[in-house]
Amino acid sequence: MTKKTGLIAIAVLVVLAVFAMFTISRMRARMMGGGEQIELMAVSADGEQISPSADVTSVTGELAKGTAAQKSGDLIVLLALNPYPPSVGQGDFDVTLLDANGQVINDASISLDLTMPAMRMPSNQPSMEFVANGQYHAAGYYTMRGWWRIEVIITRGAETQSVFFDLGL
Ligand SMILES: [Cu+2]
Repeated sequence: MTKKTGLIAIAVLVVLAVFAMFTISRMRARMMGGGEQIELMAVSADGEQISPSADVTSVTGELAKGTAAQKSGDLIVLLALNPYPPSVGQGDFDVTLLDANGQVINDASISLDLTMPAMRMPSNQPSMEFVANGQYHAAGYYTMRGWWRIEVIITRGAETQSVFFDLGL
């Protein structure tokens, strides 16, 4: 091995080591639920990210930062957070409920369940008030930094369904 290839090998090892440390610290931050910004995103009940599908984006258009959406049955559920990114303390939660054709749905009752996947937390379930035009609003509290899961619980008539969003602050 020449001196030059030796140096290249060392450089590659250093890059790999830095990358590994970076990845581990990111994973740990996520597991511990602290100190890392996780952008608001739609997830499944078990926390798998759901990318916006074409039938969602064709109705919602491009989503603003701090807004995420997903489809559940015939419902399209948009969640917007204000301020964004949020910090510990009070934050506004705005849900817009649409049908598959983009028509507003005004007859639902919605509540939220704010939990943290990495730990057990006291119950945190703000109820939403209907505003107008498919929009529902709640003021909620993030009681600590870390990785939050926002469950949006939607009841229409006898039917209740939930959609989930993840967020780190
Ligand atoms: Cu916590």
